[in-house]
Amino acid sequence: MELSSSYIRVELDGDVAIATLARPEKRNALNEDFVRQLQDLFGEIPRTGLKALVLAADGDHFCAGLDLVEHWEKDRSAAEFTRICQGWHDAFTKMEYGGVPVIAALKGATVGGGLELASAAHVRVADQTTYFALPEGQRGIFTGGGATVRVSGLVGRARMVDMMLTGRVYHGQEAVDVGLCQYLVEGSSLDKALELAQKAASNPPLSNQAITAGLAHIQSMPALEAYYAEAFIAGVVNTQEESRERLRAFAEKTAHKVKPGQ
Ligand code: 1HE
Repeated sequence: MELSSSYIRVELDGDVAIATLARPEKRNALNEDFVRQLQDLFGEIPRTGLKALVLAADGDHFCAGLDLVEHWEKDRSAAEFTRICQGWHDAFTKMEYGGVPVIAALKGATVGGGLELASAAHVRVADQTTYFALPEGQRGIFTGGGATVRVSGLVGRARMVDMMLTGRVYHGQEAVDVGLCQYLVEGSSLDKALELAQKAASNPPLSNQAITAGLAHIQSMPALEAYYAEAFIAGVVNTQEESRERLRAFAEKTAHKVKPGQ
């Protein structure tokens, strides 16, 4: 099973994969080939049996978004760029709905399409260098990789409009407070992301499937349909063999208890 490609290096740590964006000389800007490789990778991951994935980056920056130079050089038509965006949507949708938890280890610039990529992960970890922005307005373009749904879902429409109109940059605790990331660490975001991925990987895969893909699907349903889907998913997940074992452990007082500081 070869998961690595020219722009993405994939290493395995037990049943956790670390996929590293490997175009640091261009700040991991996403050109057409890079996006195709993301489509391939996230199309394949659910079939591998891997239990979680950390999305990391080489260099000082997570991802500078759309390859603006390629976009300028190709002088694409509206139809061509629509197709490009559909490739981005396919890649990020595979990632978000694939059923395998994805933890993003962020650093430096996480901007434009880089934030769109990060926002398709299930958990985002920032370090002290990480900053978030949507510079599309200043570049004279618009988001095309799902930000209108995912970034506005994280921070709310008003904040997203402000980011796009004014180029506002978020970092540090403020980025956590507005919902751009869930963790801010003093040290390495990769170390923290790995720790979180290993925790997630110890849950039953069916539970993780429901928590990641199930919840994402339910989010866009009207309430009645959502309740029905939730009940049905819970009917399957909460009666699986692995949950029987864990419930037995609780009943027999051998399971861990939920306490602060864990
Ligand atoms: C790039 C890109 C890129 C760097 N496309 N080549 N994204 C942006 O508006 C962010 C644009 N990038 C930057 O603002 C800066 O490059 C960074 C803050 C990310 C990094 O700065 P720095 O000083 O570390 O690097 P640099 O010297 O600016 O760039 C190093 C090289 O990376 C350089 O190439 P070189 O051949 O001259 O060495 C840059 O051209 C190249 N590079 N960023 C192409 N983005 C589906 S729609 C999505 C819409 C968007 O994503 S809009 C947001 C685009």
